[in-house]
Amino acid sequence: MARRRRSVSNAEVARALREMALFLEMDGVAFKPRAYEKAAQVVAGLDRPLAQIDEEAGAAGLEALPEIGAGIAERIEELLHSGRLQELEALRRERPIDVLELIAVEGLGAKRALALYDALGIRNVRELERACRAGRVREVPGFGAKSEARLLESVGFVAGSRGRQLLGTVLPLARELEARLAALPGVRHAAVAGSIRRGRETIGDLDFVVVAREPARITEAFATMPEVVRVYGRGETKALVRLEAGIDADLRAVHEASFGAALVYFTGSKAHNVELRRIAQKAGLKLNEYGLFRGRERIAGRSEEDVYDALGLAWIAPELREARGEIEAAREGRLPRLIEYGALRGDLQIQTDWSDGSASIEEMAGAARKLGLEYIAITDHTRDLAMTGGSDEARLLEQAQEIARINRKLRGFRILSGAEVNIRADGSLDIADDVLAQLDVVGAAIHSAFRQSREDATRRVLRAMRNPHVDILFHPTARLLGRREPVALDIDAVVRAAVETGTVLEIDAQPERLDLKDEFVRKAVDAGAKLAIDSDAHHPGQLGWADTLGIAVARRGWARREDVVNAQPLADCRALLKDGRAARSRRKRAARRRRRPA
Ligand code: DGT
Ligand code: CA
Ligand code: CA
Ligand code: ZN
Repeated sequence: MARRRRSVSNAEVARALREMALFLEMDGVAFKPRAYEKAAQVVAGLDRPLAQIDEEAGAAGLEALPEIGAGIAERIEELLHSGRLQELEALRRERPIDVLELIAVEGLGAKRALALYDALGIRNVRELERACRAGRVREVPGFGAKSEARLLESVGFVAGSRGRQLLGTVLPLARELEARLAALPGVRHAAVAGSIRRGRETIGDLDFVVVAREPARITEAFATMPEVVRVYGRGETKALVRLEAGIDADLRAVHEASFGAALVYFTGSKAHNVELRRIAQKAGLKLNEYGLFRGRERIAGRSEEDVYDALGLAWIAPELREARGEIEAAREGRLPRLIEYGALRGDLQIQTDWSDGSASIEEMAGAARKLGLEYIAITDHTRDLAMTGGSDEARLLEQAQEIARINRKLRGFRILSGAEVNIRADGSLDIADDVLAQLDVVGAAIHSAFRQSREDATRRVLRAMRNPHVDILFHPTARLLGRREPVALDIDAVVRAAVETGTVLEIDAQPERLDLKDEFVRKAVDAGAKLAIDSDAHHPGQLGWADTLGIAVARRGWARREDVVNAQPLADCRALLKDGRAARSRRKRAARRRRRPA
């Protein structure tokens, strides 16, 4: 962890490109905003640092990336080499608007943010909040009292989630730091703990536990990492720092004999730990981060298994440690066999350049195959989502033919035709049934009218689920973490309808969706509904979300492999979708008729 000149991260480049897109959009420039936005998407999804690509192949290497032309490649180079983008800085000087922060407020885009700046000089969320409270926003043309009230509500939402970051944003950083710690001389174990290890959807800070020969050298190395912008404190066995990513990181060094106990302690959750300590106390023992003690004798601590075992419990997977009944289950030997990372065999929600994705069908298929998947469904957006280039009936059928053509060339991998159809406010769909009937996989989802009453919203979704061609309810509540509240659904009614109709409920693994969320997954599992875990990838680099974030949510919802349709081989997965179920029950009825004497 030598101090080197900090290289510019992909995330920073993506942010800058996105900001460029927004400023250009304010100016009403044609095409360019979309090009920058797509480039930002590609950069954010890359699995290799741009700095490395640039070092090895220069501008040509950058231009070889999808969606990145000569102009944008040049600007990326400028950023990588100088850490700055002069054009962006000029735009910021001209209009000192914190546009990335402002557009995180639901109901504000670049153009509307500009209108507020021009009329009231609003530069950031704090100023927006003040102006809303003072009743000045309603005076701005195009806003009005109603949108002022909504903005104020959304502002509170953004502010309330401030300080916590998405698991999907933090996880790659945590894994990177974990690997770097593990590689330091004298380190015997290095592990991520805390809410990241439990797979919570948002993260307050990063926690690491290490075992090392000379702990002080490790805390020192940790506190001087290039990502560290501030050191709150550093001692022989702990360090607490602020990272440039805007989040804190905690490090604890312990002895080998305490490693398991420290992992249990720092993995949490607090509520889980409180229950564990109570069990220890009842047995006349003491549990802390150093071990489980009888008097002064340590009776367990080296491994997590030892600690749980000494408390009379089976080892509990970190994702379950939320004091939601896992301890009783561990005592009674009825913990579920959770779905494992790596268990997915297909992905049933993928967008391509037929709508708002940035790669072709073949590119997405190739990338999925590289990840070890056996099948994918192509589910581009449909008619109502015109801004994404959504397909109408004719185009969906054309795409299905194209997929059939590609499938003929493939061996050992299958692309399913499909669509992500829009559920309108009344529960009808934006694509005709006779066309849906010709697709392999139909997902239906809400993309508008998010503020319906609980009754209306539930009726709307149930109507879509009762359509015999709708196989999967995609991102069921349509929430966006830190940005948009979930649709007010009666989730118990949705789960019952899922069981009745055989509609699969999706865990959409996009970092800001993670929808269904863990508690709802648990309801679905308990009721015997089927789940799908999909990436909702719009770029090859996003396919990995399903196996990291998606599986984490499924495990937090106590899901097993048998609950998840795309953890099954293709034939079994298809048999679980509606057509397959219908065929099965037809066969059953026919068999019954044959058995009946004439
Ligand atoms: P976060 O960071 O807000 O996303 O959530 P956690 O769970 O990572 O919480 P954090 O970082 O404050 O603490 C990490 C773990 O350390 C926590 O899950 C349990 C343990 N821990 C921290 N403070 C306490 C405490 O006061 N009592 C107990 N029993 N455990 C604690
Ligand atoms: Ca934490
Ligand atoms: Ca912490
Ligand atoms: Zn999309």
